[in-house]
Amino acid sequence: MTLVLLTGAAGGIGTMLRELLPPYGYRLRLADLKPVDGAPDALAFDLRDAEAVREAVRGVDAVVHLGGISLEDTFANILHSNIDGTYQLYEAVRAEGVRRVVFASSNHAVGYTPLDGDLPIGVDVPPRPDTYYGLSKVFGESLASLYHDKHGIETVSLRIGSCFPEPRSPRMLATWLSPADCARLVHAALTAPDVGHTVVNAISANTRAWWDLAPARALGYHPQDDAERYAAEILATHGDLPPDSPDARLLGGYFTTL
Ligand code: NAI
Ligand code: 15L
Repeated sequence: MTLVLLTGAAGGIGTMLRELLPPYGYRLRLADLKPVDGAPDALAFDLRDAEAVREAVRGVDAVVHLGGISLEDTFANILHSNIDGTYQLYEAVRAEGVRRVVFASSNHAVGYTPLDGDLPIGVDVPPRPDTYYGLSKVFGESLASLYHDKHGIETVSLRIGSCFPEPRSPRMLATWLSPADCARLVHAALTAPDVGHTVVNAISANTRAWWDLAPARALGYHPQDDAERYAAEILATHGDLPPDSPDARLLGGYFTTL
């Protein structure tokens, strides 16, 4: 059975994937800075701790790297957890001979991409981070590219839209990735052959999507959910997006204002 290290296991996506990945046939080794609810065997360490990261990676077949700061923060904190932490992870993967990583990148790596240009937006748009957080995701994608070219380590970088149990805002009617589709995509990313370093947009099959899902589908991802079933309720609560609002104009939405 494939053994996968799941970093960020105590977080929102980690908590969902802990339930959703084992039915695909994975055994999970859980890791986080914080204790993982209901998992006393989970490893607790800071991603910046090279020795602890190397020990965590030893013997696994693949890594799903969710760990790190998931919102905007000071540059010092982003440098610590997301930039240095991701570097330590890839160094450990290289040293231990692990062949495949699934990296949780973000829409905020390209958050300043305008929504009034050509739609759907592909994965070939230039990096346009909207925050230090988005910048760290550009770094992670580039690090994955370097470690593939130099060391042959394969990565699928998932530019995740908004992965929550349900969409929470009009913007998320476009950017939502349902937990079940997230698990489908992670499974595709772990099993597709010869991915090299592949970047894919990571959302559900949303009627209002701005993003091109062709690269994700090419890995074998078949999304089953659509945020549209929440549209009436969300629009009744929040109203339509004002056309000049950041959420309506730019891919990264309100992150461009942080
Ligand atoms: P989260 O903030 O709920 O979980 C992140 C986990 O990483 C936390 O449990 C935290 O303790 C851990 N962590 C932070 N710094 C660490 C360090 N230095 N060492 C070890 N562990 C550390 O985030 P969420 O929502 O679960 O996201 C998971 C990943 O997916 C993150 O990398 C995030 O940037 C990315 N992502 C999430 C999106 C979403 O909609 N939830 C959208 C786009 C990207
Ligand atoms: C992200 O990258 C964040 O981690 C998540 O908390 C959401 O804010 C998401 O993007 C989003 O853009 O909705």
